[in-house]
Parts: sequence; structure tokens; C-alpha cells
Amino acid sequence: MKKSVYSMCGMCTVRCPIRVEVENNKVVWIEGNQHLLGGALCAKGSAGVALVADNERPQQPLIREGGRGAGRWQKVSWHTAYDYITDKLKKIKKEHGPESVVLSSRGGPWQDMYKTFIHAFGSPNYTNHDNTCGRNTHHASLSLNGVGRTGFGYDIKNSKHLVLFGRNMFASLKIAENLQTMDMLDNGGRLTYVDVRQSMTGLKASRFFQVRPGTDYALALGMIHEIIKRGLYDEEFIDRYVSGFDELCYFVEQYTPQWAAKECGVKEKAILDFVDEVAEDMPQVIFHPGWNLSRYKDSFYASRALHILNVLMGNIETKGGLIIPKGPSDCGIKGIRNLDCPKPDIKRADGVGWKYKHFDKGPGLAHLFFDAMEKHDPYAVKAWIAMRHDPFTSMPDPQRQKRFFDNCDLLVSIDTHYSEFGWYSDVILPESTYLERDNPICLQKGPKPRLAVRRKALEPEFDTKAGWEIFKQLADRLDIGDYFPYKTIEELYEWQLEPTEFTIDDFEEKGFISLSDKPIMFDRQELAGQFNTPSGKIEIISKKLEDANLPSLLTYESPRKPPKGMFRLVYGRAAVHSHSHTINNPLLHELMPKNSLWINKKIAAKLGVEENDVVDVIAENGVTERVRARVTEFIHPEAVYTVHGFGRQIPLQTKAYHAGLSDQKLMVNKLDDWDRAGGAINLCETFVQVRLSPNNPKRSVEL
Ligand SMILES: Nc1nc2c(c(=O)[nH]1)N[C@H]1C(S)=C(S)[C@@H](COP(=O)(O)OP(=O)(O)OC[C@H]3O[C@@H](n4cnc5c(=O)[nH]c(N)nc54)[C@H](O)[C@@H]3O)O[C@H]1N2
Ligand SMILES: Nc1nc2c(c(=O)[nH]1)N[C@H]1C(S)=C(S)[C@@H](COP(=O)(O)OP(=O)(O)OC[C@H]3O[C@@H](n4cnc5c(=O)[nH]c(N)nc54)[C@H](O)[C@@H]3O)O[C@H]1N2
Ligand code: SF4
Ligand SMILES: [Mo]
Repeated sequence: MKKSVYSMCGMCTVRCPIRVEVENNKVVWIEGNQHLLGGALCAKGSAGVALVADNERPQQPLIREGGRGAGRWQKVSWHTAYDYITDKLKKIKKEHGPESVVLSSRGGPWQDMYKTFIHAFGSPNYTNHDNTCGRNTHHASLSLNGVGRTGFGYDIKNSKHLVLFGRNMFASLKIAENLQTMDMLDNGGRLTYVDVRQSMTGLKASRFFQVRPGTDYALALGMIHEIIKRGLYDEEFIDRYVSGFDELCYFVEQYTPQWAAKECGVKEKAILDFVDEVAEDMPQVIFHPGWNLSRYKDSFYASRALHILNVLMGNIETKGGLIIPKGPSDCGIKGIRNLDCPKPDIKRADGVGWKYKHFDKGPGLAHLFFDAMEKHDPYAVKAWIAMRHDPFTSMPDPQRQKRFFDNCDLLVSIDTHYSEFGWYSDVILPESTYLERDNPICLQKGPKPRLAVRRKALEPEFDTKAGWEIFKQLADRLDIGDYFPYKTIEELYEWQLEPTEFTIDDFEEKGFISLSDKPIMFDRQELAGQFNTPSGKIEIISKKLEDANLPSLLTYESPRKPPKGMFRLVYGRAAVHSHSHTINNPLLHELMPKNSLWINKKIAAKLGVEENDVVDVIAENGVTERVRARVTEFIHPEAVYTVHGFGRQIPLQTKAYHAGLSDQKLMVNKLDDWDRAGGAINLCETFVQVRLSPNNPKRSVEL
């Protein structure tokens, strides 16, 4: 029997809307939802078929038998696994208090479920991956605009000029955004791209600035200087909604385009030409504030400068600019209900909210739990539940992390795959893949807000379960089941939709429920109240930062030059992989089985390295990774670049096992090197040595 199911892709966390065709419990077709994406989908989205079939993923709950990481597992029933975990949690709670348990997840639309679980258990310590992702950008926006990084959407389609600093969107995909950008380019829009190397996005750009690594802040300051000097900003918008503009004018006087050009290694004329274009295109100019904005010591301030450029354009709530996302109340209707439990009134173990008051308390900062594990400061952390999060791959220096995690009595991984952390854990609970499970309904805010839901397209291939069921089962055993008021997913949907006028059947026609027919725009004269800062204005000078002894406008300091014989290690994504969890996918492995090390042609010649040679990449403490060189003119000579996610160490993943290089293993001592203003780990402040490997078969013999 053939059926068609609207759902949500899960091959990366963008969660594009999809339609899946299924015949005899096998997926025969996946496409992007025609109503929203016109059928478009990326290679990873299409490879969902291979994920379901992949038998190199955990097929039933596993409890560790040997030492941590030894890879000896006992296959157990779900009941045994649930009992094992909850017995341990009860014991830990009794001995060390409930706050000694941390739960980390990938954030996203279902985090209410995970937060409810950990809060109801009695711990305030929910955390997520964002300390290695968008935290700097998030905090930058929060300090300036009073709303976080999702506080604005981008009307790229109607924009005349999109400016991207290291936002490599045609490899680091988000299909709806890609489609909008293609439309913008087709309509004659301009794209300016800034990176230390040429990329898929740079190739589509009308202007490419190849900057010296870590100098984006200088380029942004030079742009601000010129825009202010030439009076190209939206004076009315600034008078009405912005405080601290005079301080900004005074601060940027020193940062001329001539200075910025020299600092970044670009042409002054190119900056001036760029500003000429901005004068023609504003206010339909978008400065994307960065997503994974490269993690340098001043990326928080670079991101703030990009937000300031938007403010100068006066592009907030304009067509072709930044749009404030709208929700049900803006449509005059009631929204859905989400699981909820108030956060216990206990200090967080990572210090966020009391030691570090200027950070968003929500998910805290995952790298700041290690003192609690090692020194019981401010109290002991004894258990870590990783739900769709792999600390060993996403945070640097897994070797050192293992020593911290060894202080814990319980490590649990709830994952569709064997993660590096899962492999080291005590229990693995295998979640069904996104095609084999339902997820709760979620609200997707935007100019046209909608409700979306992931529906199960297939029965699970193996003995795996959905997250909603896993958390309910654990909660029942811990006597906190009342916070999860359902037995089946249908009951959960009913409970979520109760305050609204909708039923779950309303999703069937298009796969989502539109809450508004037309885009909702606020009146630009009435934006007061949208900026959730202490003053209600966009604050160029932030009291919260100044109270934390951090400047609002940081004096520029040139990034460190790599020590002799070393290079700055930078990283990014490839269009056909999602971090580390697609490397073993049979179809995607075929498209890209390994990563490589990009190195500048002139530098490679000096090192005697030719294209495809094997090189040793050596961290400051001697840790060595081996990989093939990709020799190119299109990378700055100070940097080497690789795609993140490779170099995996799980023997059961036969395709990914030791394929390519692991960038996080080379980032030694980076757990302590984090941005006091933005919170993220300074991953890009890593230097490595590169040399031709002695293990280099120069001649291959054809047999
Ligand atoms: N060195 C270095 N570090 C980085 C980065 C880098 O480029 N270089 N990138 C950073 C960025 S931007 C990010 S966002 C983080 C990402 O860090 P993580 O969020 O930890 O990475 P992922 O690999 O996306 O996912 C984590 C785990 O979720 C599992 N998973 C996938 N789908 C599902 C599912 O449906 N259910 C469940 N339960 N589990 C699932 C995967 O198998 C994987 O083990 O890493 C960051 N860290
Ligand atoms: N295919 C695919 N798409 C994804 C993901 C995925 O895993 N796979 N993950 C998603 C996630 S979690 C995230 S956070 C986003 C990330 O999306 P992006 O923010 O676009 O992140 P990256 O791909 O990491 O791109 C980082 C770029 O920064 C460049 N760079 C390094 N140093 C500098 C510098 O000093 N200045 C400038 N201007 N650039 C520099 C690198 O060369 C690289 O091209 O992608 C999302 N989309
Ligand atoms: S970008 Fe690709 S992998 Fe990610 S959700 Fe969309 S279709 Fe799926
Ligand atoms: Mo990310």
C-alpha cells in the first residue's frame, strides 16, 4: 500500500518541511513540501532513506559491560534500560541532590520537553550545543536589540543587497533561505561575501572580500565609519529607537576604510565601492549577523558591529530587511500548549545567571560544567544525559573532556546513532529516526506564522522509540509523570491543541497550519516595545555589559599571527554532511567519504606539499591527525581549513571509522579559552603545525 505523509526533515536541525511517499513500510520518495519549498530538498534530505536502512546504528537499548569506551555492550529491553537509568538517578539525587544531574540537548522546537523533565526532576541544569554554535551572535543581538538571534527573520527575497560574513549558506544549507537568495539574485540583487577562503557562497557573490582570519570586526568598523561619515544612515530610525549613537560616532572615528583595508588585506577602493552600493540599496540591505560566526576572541563584537550596521540601515521591519517574527497573538488567536515545569530556584552549576549575570540563563554554557565535575564547584555534577547532543564532537578536546566526565556516575546518550559521547556512555537509548517517529507540534514564528508537526512515515526498522515516549517512561518511573500529561502521541497532540481552534487533522492538507494568510508587518512608527532592553531602545551602549566590566564598544586588537611554521585552523560545513552524524550514511559517504586540509598554494610549495599528499596536522600538545592536502590559491596563507565531523572513532561505523581528520581533537586546551562577553568557545583561536607526512606513499604501484 502506498501512502503520502507530510513531515519534517531530520537530517540536520534546519527541519525543512517534507513530503514522504511510503510503500510497504519503505520510503520510495522524499521531497520538500511543495507548498513551502516547491519540492526542493538537499542531498542529505534525500539520503534519509539510507539512514533508516543503516544497520550500523544502535538497534536496541544498550548498557555498558566493559570500561567506558571499550565498546562492550549488553543488549537490554527498554524496561531494563529505563529502570537502570532511573535507579541510578534516584541514588544520585539522594546522595548529591537533584541539581547534580545535567541534561543537554540540541535545543530547537522540542526543548520544552527536555527542560520539563530536568526541571521536574529538581535540577536547573539544562544546557545545549550553542556554546559551540551561535551563542556569540545570540548574545550580541540580546545586548543590543534585547532579543536573541532568532528575534529577527530576514526578508532576503525582497532585499537588494545581502551581506554575509562567513555565513556560507550554499554549503551550510537552510533550503528556504537558499531559495530566497536565488530569487534575490535572479531579481538583480547583490551579494557581498566575506570569508578567509573561497566557498560555494563566494562563487555566487557579486563581491568577495578574502580577509585575513579574525579581522571581520575591523572590516565592519571600517564600513560603519564610512557610512556615518557620509551620513548614509537612517537618521529618523536612529533618533526614534536607538541610544548611544553619539558614542558610536566618536568611537569609529579612528577606524577608517583605509585602516580596515590594511588590517583585513583587502582593497580600500573595494570597501568604498561597497559603501556606494549600500547608499543605492538601503534600506533593503541585510547584514547577516553570522550564525556559526567564526569563533574568534572578538566575534561577539564583530557580530554586534553587524547588528549595528543593520540599525544604521534602518532596515528593521522593512520589506527586504529584518522582520520581527510574529506569533499567534499577532494573528489574534490562541497558541498551542507546550510541556512546562518552572525552573527550580537553585544556582546553575555553570555559573550562568549568578556568576555570569550578562548571559542568557536559558541553556547556560555547556563547557562551564567541568569545574563542577572535577572540583564540585559550586557543587557536584554526577550525571549527564545527552539528548541529541554529542559533547565529544561538538566541544573541543574530547581527550580532556573524558577525564572530567569520568567523575560522573551516570552518562546517558539518547541518540539515533552511536555518538562519540554515546560510545563512552553507560547507557544508549536509541531514538527512532525522524522518518520512524512523531514529534510534538511546534510553532514556527515568522511574518506568516504557522504550526508544524513531524509525523511518522514508517514503522521503526529496529527496537527504537520516539523521544516523547522515552521521556514519559523515564518521568513515570521518577514520579514526575504528571508533567507529561499523555499516554499516546494523539493524547499529547490533543492536549497541545486544546486552547486553539485546530485539530491534528488540520495538518493533513498541506502538512502545516498557516495562522495568517498574509505576511504581518508592524507599523515602523510603532516599534516601541519590540526591543526588550532595559531602556526599551536598541542600546549601542549596554549597561548590562558595562556592569559586567565589559565594554560595549571594544577597541580593536589585531588577531595574533600564527607562530612560525604554524597555521590557524578554521573549519566549516560541506553541503552533503551534517556535522558528524551523516559521515557513516552509506549514500552521503559515497558523495564525500573524507575531509581534506585546504592549504594555500604558495605555503604548500614551501612545505614541499602537493595536491593530495598526506600531511600530518599537529596540535600544540603534539596530538597528530593525518589527512590529504587540498592545495589551492583560494585560502588565506595564515589559515588551513577543514570540514568538521570526520575522524570518527567508533569501530561499528565501518565507513566513518578513522576516515579523515577530527578538527575538535586538534583544539587542545580550548575548553578554557572562551569569550567572556559572548560565551562561546574560541574554537578559531587554534594553531596547528602542518608537515608532509613521513607516511606518504609517493608512488603507487598499479597491480
Ligand atoms: N571543532 C568543531 N566543533 C564544532 C563545530 C565545528 O565545525 N568544529 N560546529 C559547531 C556547531 S555549529 C554545532 S551546531 C555543534 C553541533 O553539535 P551537536 O549538536 O552535538 O552535533 P550533531 O552531530 O548535529 O548532533 C549530535 C547528535 O545528535 C544525534 N542525532 C541526530 N539526529 C537525531 C535524532 O533525530 N534524535 C536523536 N536523539 N539524536 C539525533 C547525532 O547522531 C549526534 O550524535 O558542533 C559545534 N562544534
Ligand atoms: N550542509 C550542512 N548545512 C548546515 C549544517 C551542517 O552540518 N551541514 N549545520 C547547520 C548549523 S548547526 C550551523 S551553525 C550553520 C553554520 O553555518 P555558517 O555560519 O555558514 O557556518 P560554517 O559552514 O561553519 O562556515 C563558516 C565559514 O566561516 C569561514 N571563516 C573562518 N574564519 C573566518 C573569518 O575570520 N572571517 C570570515 N568572514 N569567515 C571565516 C570558514 O572558512 C567557513 O567558510 O549551518 C547549518 N547548516
Ligand atoms: S537542509 Fe537538507 S538536511 Fe537539513 S533539514 Fe533541510 S532538507 Fe533536511
Ligand atoms: Mo550550529
